[in-house]
Amino acid sequence: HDVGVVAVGFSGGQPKPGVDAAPMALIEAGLIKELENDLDMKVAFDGQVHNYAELLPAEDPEYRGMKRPKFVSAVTKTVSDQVYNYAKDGKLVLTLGGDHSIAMGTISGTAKAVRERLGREIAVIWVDAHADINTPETSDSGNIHGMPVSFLTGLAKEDREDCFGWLKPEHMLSTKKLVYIGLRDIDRGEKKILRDHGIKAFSMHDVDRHGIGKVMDMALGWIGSDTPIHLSFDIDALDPMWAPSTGTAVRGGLTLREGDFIAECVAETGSLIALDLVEVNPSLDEVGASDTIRAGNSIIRCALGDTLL
Ligand code: DIR
Ligand code: MN
Ligand code: MN
Ligand code: MN
Repeated sequence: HDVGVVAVGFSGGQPKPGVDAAPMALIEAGLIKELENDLDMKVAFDGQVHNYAELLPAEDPEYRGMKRPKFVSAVTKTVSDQVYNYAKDGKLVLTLGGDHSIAMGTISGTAKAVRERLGREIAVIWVDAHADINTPETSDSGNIHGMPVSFLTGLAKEDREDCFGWLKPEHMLSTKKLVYIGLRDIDRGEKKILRDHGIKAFSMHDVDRHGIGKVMDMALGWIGSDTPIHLSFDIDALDPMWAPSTGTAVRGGLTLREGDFIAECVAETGSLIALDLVEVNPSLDEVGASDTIRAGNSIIRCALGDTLL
């Protein structure tokens, strides 16, 4: 397999510093060498963790309640090009975040590349405690990491090029090709959006009721076989017992094995085209940071086929 790695040291989609250090922590823990040596992958990586400091605007006032809109817009637009450039060559793209706002870049990049290469739409499996589908107007926090899905699906619209207006139809995702797993902390406005648009979502309640095996059968059945899959994995989907070092931890989450199992099932489809691993923040709960990094590492390895026989 050919893999392209994009290391996004970006924390501007939410208020807590430290999530920008996750790519280096994962790489220093040996991730890239493991992909090459254990998983026999050909890895393309420019060797840098980007911090996008050159994109920092002189001023960046709130707009429609969004915090740092111009910076997040500029960074995600650049990430979109980085991801597109790997995906257009048929590489599987692994993006190391960074907060989840960067998915506006990653998913738009793969959606565009797959449209051009295969004339097809991608599906997204979004594994998260949160739905990240607030519009600027429904968001209580103004944090853009709670909004990427609304922009990617066109539910949130903005003409201003410097505030996500660069997202064009070729970058976008159908609400019918989106599946959530692990949800347990959804804002009021988000619940209405999920209901009104019939978006497929498996909450922790569903995981408890059916078990993760059945949930994955249903999730992949919804997507349908032979559809290119982008897996966007927020580490806070896991219970804080296994992944405490993250900005918005919510109790009652997935076990480590359930997280790995989701990744393994996606790997088994053979349709994975991109993977995001986001929201690891090594500076939070420092005693638990090495566990959190190991959990992230494990999910990546599983998604890339490690534990399949
Ligand atoms: C909340 C929290 N729904 C918000 N979102 C988080 O700020 O919009 N997403 N933590 O990962
Ligand atoms: Mn291979
Ligand atoms: Mn998220
Ligand atoms: Mn989350």
